Amino acid sequence: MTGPVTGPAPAARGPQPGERPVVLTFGTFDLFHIGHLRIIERAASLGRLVVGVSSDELNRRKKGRYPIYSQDERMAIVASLACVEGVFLEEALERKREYLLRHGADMLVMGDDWQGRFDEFSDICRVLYLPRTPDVSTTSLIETIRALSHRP
Ligand code: C2G
Repeated sequence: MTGPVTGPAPAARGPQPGERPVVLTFGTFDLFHIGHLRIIERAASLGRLVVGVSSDELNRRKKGRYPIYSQDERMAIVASLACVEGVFLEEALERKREYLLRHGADMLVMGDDWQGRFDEFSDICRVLYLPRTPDVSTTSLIETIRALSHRP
């Protein structure tokens, strides 16, 4: 018979000796590119990586447009990477604390375009910002494709 779950929340427990820390990162990962791969690889080198993929609706609310690839496609692409242990849907930026606690995160890793934005979570996990890969973004890819398609 199982009783009620007691003891500290997973995030408060921290990795036990010999255990790899749980690392969470978040992103849209639309038109998956080398910058996305690099941050995922670097985050995975720090522990067991779980990725929150932002939903189509979150993108519409925050950026005013839907991603090119659907959330199911974006999640499937990220989940297919050997260094990714799991993925889940990020439905609201405001629910980060809940996601971090639910997944027992020891560390939150984001690109430095988010520098300082998630420092409030340093009470429950380590918060790390890694340098973005220069000269590549989903926006610049869309612009390049658009320019090519307008050529005579
Ligand atoms: N990234 C990077 N280098 C680039 C482009 C992106 O390191 N040239 C990183 C970003 O810093 C981010 C991750 O890749 O950590 C995903 O980037 P986006 O898909 O643009 O995600 P974003 O829309 O910023 O995330 O809670 C955050 C939300 O999910 C939105």
